[in-house]
Amino acid sequence: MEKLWWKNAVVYQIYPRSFNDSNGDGIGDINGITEKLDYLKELGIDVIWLSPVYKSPNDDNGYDISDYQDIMDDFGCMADFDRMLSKAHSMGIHIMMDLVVNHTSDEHKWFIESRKSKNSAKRDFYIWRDGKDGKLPNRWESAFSGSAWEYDSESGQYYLHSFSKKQPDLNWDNPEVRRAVFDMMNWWCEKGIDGFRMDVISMISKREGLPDGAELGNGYTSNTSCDGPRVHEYIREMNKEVLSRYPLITVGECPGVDVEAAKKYANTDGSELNMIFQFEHVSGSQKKASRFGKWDAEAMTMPELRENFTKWQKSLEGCGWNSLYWDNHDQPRCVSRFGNDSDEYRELSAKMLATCLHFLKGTPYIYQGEELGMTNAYMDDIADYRDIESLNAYKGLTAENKIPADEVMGYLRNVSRDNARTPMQWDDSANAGFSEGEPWIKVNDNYKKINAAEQINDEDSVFSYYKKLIALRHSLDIMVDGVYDLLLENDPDIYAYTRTLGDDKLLVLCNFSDKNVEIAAEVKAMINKSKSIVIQNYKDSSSDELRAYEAIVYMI
Ligand code: TEU
Ligand code: CA
Repeated sequence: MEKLWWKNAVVYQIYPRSFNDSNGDGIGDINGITEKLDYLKELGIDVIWLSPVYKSPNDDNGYDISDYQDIMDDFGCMADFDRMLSKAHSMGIHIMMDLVVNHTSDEHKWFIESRKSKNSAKRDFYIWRDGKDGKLPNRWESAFSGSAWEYDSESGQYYLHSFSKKQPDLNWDNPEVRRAVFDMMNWWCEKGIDGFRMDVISMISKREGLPDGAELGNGYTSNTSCDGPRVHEYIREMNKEVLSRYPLITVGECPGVDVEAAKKYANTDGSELNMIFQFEHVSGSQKKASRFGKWDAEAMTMPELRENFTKWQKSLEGCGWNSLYWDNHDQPRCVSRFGNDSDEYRELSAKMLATCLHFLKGTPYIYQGEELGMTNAYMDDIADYRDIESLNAYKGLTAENKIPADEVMGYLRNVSRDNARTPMQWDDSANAGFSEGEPWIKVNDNYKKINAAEQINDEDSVFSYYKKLIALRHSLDIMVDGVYDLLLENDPDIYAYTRTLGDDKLLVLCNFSDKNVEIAAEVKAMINKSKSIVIQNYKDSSSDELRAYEAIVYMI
């Protein structure tokens, strides 16, 4: 059972730069996290997923690593990390590290050595190619706009960077790369960390010849690295060399992986990973094609979300394990994207979204501030943005695509990753209690209304609701092991499903609309037979209708 402890765990993601600043330099840090472990214990979470804290030039805020075995200066030192790890363990909180090994920083010693010459001992640690007839090796677009290739005049070749040009892709076909990564992972496991979230792990095996992907209409094609030919071979090797040797929690971030492929990554025989992050529910509505990828994509509607979650719940039943998430450091805030962040409905819809997610089968992830109902920052001035993905997209869309700046700002307001990266809102003091210095990024204007101090002792707050959900997951086996079945599959407003374990059944009802909606007769009959109400976001209930953003769970 020790091996499967992560099945009834709840994970809390910390983006350290924005969590809590302990030394007044305006940047969150590790000692700031240690200061807030009591808050997380109060919430009741079991695992902290720590976004990267390793040495980095911060071109992509730590996802560009220059030394995997040392701590970024902005965040403190290894002694700070050891203190945090030991205090977290003493409180029963596990620490899951962010493993970013599809690429390193271009300031990593491996790349510095690799770029020295074509004959460098580390040349084959990365993916170097000659241009073709004066052109680029292929037409892949970087996730951060522009070409995925950077010319290196030293050696007259190009190197691949699926993300920023300061994030050269590692060559996983090279066994020396795999050995070096596994040695580093074992070094962290020997320190006593409890797991890994694996950054774009589905991208580590590139297809022979690096073939172009789908045309993107801007001269580039999609990157065809996802779910490549040897990805499972490499993950199984990682499992044999590292993961199987410790009781770890592992989750693979898997862009481009569908539910069939997921059964391999998140299989039940323990040969690969415990679970994966899928991207379908956060990749925009399929009903309306977008012209500029994520930027002008509309969010999935509830019926689309319902269909997607049902596909993943049913497909992995008995043969895999789901992660469950709305938010992370790459996504806009869920209450703004899928709920209603007005003053009237923010708390109700945040609780409804939390109910909808946490009663599904899988391991739930809470992103810092989600438990408070934090909203998008809606920043209007490009000067307030920090994220390389957003800044590069602004440049590209206004310059090359000639899209009016205010239209592009509208895209950023909706889906920029910076919406999730504004400082955690601790209280109503200056900078929301995040820092006594000038924060590296603007604090959301609504921090006086939405902050932890306001909510911790309020039993009706979003924080207290999340606390109840986490306590229920720790006490109700049916939340962990119950089989998922969909109800009312065509209801336009109510997402209704059950979880069944033996003779017990949970009925979960979530109204995604701001209207009063009638409950169908079949469900009304179930409510009338129910034994108890497990949780609800209104004070009372009716078996006839659900009110705006009403969520309620019955034990049947
Ligand atoms: O993100 C992987 C990824 O696919 C992102 O590009 C994501 O799709 C996009 O940001 C959504 O807009 C991981 C990390 O979570 C992200 O923060 C890093 O920037 C990226 O990998 C490179 O390490
Ligand atoms: Ca700091």
